[in-house]
Amino acid sequence: MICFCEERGVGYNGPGPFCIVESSPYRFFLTRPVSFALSLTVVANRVPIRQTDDGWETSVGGLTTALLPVLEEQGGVWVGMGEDPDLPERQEYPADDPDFVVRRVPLSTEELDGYYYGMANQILWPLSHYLVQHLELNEAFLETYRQVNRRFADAVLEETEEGGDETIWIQDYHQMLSPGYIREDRPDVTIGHFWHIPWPAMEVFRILPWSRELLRGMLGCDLIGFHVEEYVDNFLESAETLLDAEVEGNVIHYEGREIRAEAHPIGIDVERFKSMAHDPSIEEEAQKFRDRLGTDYVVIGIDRLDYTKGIRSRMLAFEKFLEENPEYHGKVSFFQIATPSRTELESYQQIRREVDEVVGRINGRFAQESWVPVNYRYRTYTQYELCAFYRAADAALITPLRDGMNVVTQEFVTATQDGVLILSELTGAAYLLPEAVQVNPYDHGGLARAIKTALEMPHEEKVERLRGLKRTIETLDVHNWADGFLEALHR
Ligand code: ADQ
Repeated sequence: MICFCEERGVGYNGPGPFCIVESSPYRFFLTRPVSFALSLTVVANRVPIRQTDDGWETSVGGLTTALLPVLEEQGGVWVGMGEDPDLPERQEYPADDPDFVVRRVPLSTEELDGYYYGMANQILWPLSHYLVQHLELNEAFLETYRQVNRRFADAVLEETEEGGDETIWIQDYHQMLSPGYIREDRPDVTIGHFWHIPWPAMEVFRILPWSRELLRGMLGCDLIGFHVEEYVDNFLESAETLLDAEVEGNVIHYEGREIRAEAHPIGIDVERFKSMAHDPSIEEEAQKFRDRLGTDYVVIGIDRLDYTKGIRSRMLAFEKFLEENPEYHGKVSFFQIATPSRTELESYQQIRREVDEVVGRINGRFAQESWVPVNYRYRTYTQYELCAFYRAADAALITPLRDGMNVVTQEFVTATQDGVLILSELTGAAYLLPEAVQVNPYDHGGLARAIKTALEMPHEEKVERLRGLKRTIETLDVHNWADGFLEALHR
């Protein structure tokens, strides 16, 4: 089973390495050419399909990017929230030739508020990103989170066959308790969990008054995956210190069971991105985009509008760069896209106001008759459009204050031919990509100097750095990630 969580993603097509050999109305049994047959249920916050005026389609987003290909290739069941009471609890998709089954857990407005906007987004999200000033420690959120996790677990139990060789793959911080609830009923099933955001240092995690209960829920799994070793170590230390569990290497011994914690860094669909980037029309789009901006240099930033992504801090650094380097006035454009995200929450409305304000100030201070230093767009673009921006950029500023991995980094490196990656050292990606120009996102002076370094970097150095970056990103391919995790789960 796979459990899923984030807002947007990217749809995938194309044949995969798995073939369906037998099916039931709600489940497909698959033969993986790898080494074993698998009956898979995915659990995630959101279901991966949505209704449009033209019918149903797969949705777009960070986690969808990673997981949709797995289900399209392997079949199975996807359990996620049902936000619209008019939609069926079960739906085969696509209707005419189903690849997988969508199972919805219908939630009331109150449940959505407590579980998703409350516990997940105002407690677990800021805590895991070390931004404790955004914490809203409301116990009512926890109570609703418990109830909703219990309902997800019940849906999973209904979908898994007694005595079957069932694999359940749960995604992310929305479902910390459901592994424990499933395990109480089904000691025989194989449960994996992938945590897509940072696992914070134990001393930060223990700020949460309910840290022990949540950890115990996670230990219902057989394998818990994180992007990098740093998060694995933090998790092991949390289990050892807060639950008195015995830890041996990366294995936790707890209540007679063994739970492994491992690093499985996520990737992108490298082949798909590469073929899009090499489409001649992308080059044309990229050139048109540069012509519209009309400057010698283009620097880009692409993020969800989230306070963790460091957009405001990056703007302040760009302002400092302009202050210190007047010779670049009129010659460089900073193009920042921010996708609307979690707009119901005050902290997200606030970061929007702050970014609007700083963009206005910089442009008010520095703009000239034919030059706007910061081009800011508050909207979503297609992957094709993003690819053209990546191709057009001389440098990408990817400077989150914290980020589990950050896949925009990988998309940029895959698409660019000679762009420079300026990367926050507080991301999961930074552990894997030493060839990036790494910066502390809180250090505006250092970031301003990094922009200058990037714009003045000799061509040979850019190409040399990119060679290493591209090599790593090819190995992180999303298909390798999914295969690697599932194989490890059955090891
Ligand atoms: P996110 O926090 O959503 O994911 P990220 O990894 O950067 O962050 O993925 C964002 C995705 O959204 C990318 O595929 C990107 O192309 C797309 N996107 C961003 N801005 C867009 C725009 N304006 N228009 C259209 N698409 C846009 C969480 C964790 C990350 C982790 C991923 C995957 O927070 O740390 O890398 O899950 O595990």
